[in-house]
Amino acid sequence: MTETKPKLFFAPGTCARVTLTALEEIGQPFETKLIAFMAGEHRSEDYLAINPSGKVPALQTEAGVLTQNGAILLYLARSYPEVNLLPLSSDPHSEAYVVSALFRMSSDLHPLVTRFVLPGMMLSDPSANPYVRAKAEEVLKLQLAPIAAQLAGQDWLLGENWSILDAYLAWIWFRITGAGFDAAAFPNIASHYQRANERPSAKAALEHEARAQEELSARGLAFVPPKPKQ
Ligand SMILES: N[C@@H](CCC(=O)N[C@@H](CS)C(=O)NCC(=O)O)C(=O)O
Repeated sequence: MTETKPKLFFAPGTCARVTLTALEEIGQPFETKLIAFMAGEHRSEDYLAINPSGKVPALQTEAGVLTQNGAILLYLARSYPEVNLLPLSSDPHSEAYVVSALFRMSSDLHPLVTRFVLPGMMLSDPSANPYVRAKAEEVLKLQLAPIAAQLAGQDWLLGENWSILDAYLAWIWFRITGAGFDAAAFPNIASHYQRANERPSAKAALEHEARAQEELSARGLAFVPPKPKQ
């Protein structure tokens, strides 16, 4: 029987980077399908059949399609326990603790990233953008403070071992600092970002994205984020 490779639907610069890093970390063959946002491919009928929310990432597996970074990462962590993407446990409380750390990234921080980077997605009146952004910045600072404090005494979010949560935080940091968030306010997170990007799987994911970005540029579909007004 031939094994079907998992296929990741992704776009460069997006949170699909976290899943891409997980697949690189696993090191087994996988395919990717680039979704060109600027061409509206995430809203196409074909893609909505994959992910009705019209978002990346989505992962096509032998058992069917999975969406939501957190769920996909949990699936990969369980499918390849030897890779240690997450320290899963048979103890319900320990496992829920790790899952809550995943939710913190996807449900607490990611929505704030969107408000900070793309405030125009929240309200149609562009004059509201600076207010949406300022509020997101204020709450991001509150949410990042305990994470920065945690990283004062340890290299990685869960202690001395890297986990895919570190790739998640690195993506969040990349997005917000790329949109003008003051990196100097959180030196521990800034140095964590450097460390996280040194990981071979992170480098491989970034190279994969760079190739996708070249493809988008060649098609005239590279996403240029709006310059934030300070
Ligand atoms: N809750 C989803 C969020 C996914 C998400 O928002 N993806 C963004 C890219 S970072 C996206 O595809 N946005 C397109 C859109 O919302 O139109 C997850 O964690 O996977």
